[in-house]
Amino acid sequence: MGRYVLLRHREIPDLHRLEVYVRHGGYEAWRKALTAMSPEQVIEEVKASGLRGRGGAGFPTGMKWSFVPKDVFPKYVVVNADESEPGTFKDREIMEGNPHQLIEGALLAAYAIQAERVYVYVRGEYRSVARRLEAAIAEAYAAGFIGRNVLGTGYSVEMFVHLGAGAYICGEETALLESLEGKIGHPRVRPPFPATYGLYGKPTVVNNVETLANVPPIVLHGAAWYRTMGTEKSPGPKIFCLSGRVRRPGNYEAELGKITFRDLIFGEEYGQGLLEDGRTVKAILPAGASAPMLPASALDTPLDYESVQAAGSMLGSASIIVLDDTVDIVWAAYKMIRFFQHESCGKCTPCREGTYWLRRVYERIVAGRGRPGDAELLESIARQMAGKTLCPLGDFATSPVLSSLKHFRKEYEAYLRRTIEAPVGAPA
Ligand code: L3W
Repeated sequence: MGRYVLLRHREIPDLHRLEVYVRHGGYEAWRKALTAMSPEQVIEEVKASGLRGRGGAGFPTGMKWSFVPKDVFPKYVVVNADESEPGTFKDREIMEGNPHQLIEGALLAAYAIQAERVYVYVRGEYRSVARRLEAAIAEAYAAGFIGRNVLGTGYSVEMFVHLGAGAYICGEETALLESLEGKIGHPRVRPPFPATYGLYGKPTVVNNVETLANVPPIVLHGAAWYRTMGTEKSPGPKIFCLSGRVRRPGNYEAELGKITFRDLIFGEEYGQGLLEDGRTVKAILPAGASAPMLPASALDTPLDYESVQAAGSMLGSASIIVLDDTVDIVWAAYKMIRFFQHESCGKCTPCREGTYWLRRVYERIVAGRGRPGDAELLESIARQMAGKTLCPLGDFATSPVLSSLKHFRKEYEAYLRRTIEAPVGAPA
């Protein structure tokens, strides 16, 4: 076993080619499951591994699979490859560099729940990624790993790639399913969850790309092996997407809980420090724009689900964006709000109106036309949205507002003070 479990293409050239993947143990887990394991045994192994969803929520994967009813057909596996969270680019690297590991993981999920079809929903902007994936799927069909009567076992499964059309909301699992059905990508009310009522109203497992890429090594080497990595509650490896004001942005695979924000940002084998000498970390966004930002005092937090939560945020998809002391926090929060307002689907009122009014208030603040009480107004709008929207997008939109107000209120006050002292348009 090399250094990598997920980004294995970094050590093995041409791993995206089936012949190379097979030469390095590829599809062995698939063969093992089909010939020596029952679907229940596959679920049990994944459950025992403690694998948690890598798309952001960290929900236990084996448990999700076990929620799927046994006696309802057809069933589906849907791969969430709509990677759209700002600063998230890990699924792209898996699909480009190691696509067969995702395909094998998706096949194992299909077998575990006895699904007959797998759809991979790829974000619209990833056209070339989708082509790479389609080529890999075609190779797997030709080799008899996908299709009718796989490896002569009597199990049949099909796999299709579907391109989205550039909407962030379609990464939310129920909006994704609506979009896949050919409808507008609006979220559904949950429950029912996709495990019981998913694609075309049938039981469906929706898993993120990185989650499924973890499954072949778990099935092949066992849950006990997997648990030698990471922590008790957050086992296994994770890809950390590092971006922002760092010297060496990129994807870094490491065991959960074994490195801290500081290691990731400053470590020689990771980010190698801030872009400019003499600068300091001002804030860290642990999960793109969606989770609360943390101040520099959180730098020594280990990168696992529990520790980041205890520090006051969420690890989410582990898309770590670093803001240094050159960054204007109010401006950064405004940019994030613009993003969420643009991507709000408009179906539910608190999100549609809330993101609109947040944007309006931010616009006047950054334009130097803020009014006394605007910080309180932003807080009040965000609090009226939190927990009251149909899907998590509305909640996400409150994160940059509330966390920046909590940790950097002085920056808002400075903006508002400047406005009061020198209103725009006032004679000099
Ligand atoms: C059956 C139940 N299934 C929960 C399933 C549910 C879903 C999963 C998690 O994602 C996260 C947010 C951000 N019976 C169930 C059940 N499930 N209870 O478990 O569900 P949930 O509601 O906790 O989260 P979610 O809505 O699926 C929201 C994170 O996403 N985020 C967004 C990232 C975006 C990307 C990207 O672009 N790649 O990752 C940012 O970090 O943390 O927690 O499958 O059906 N009783």
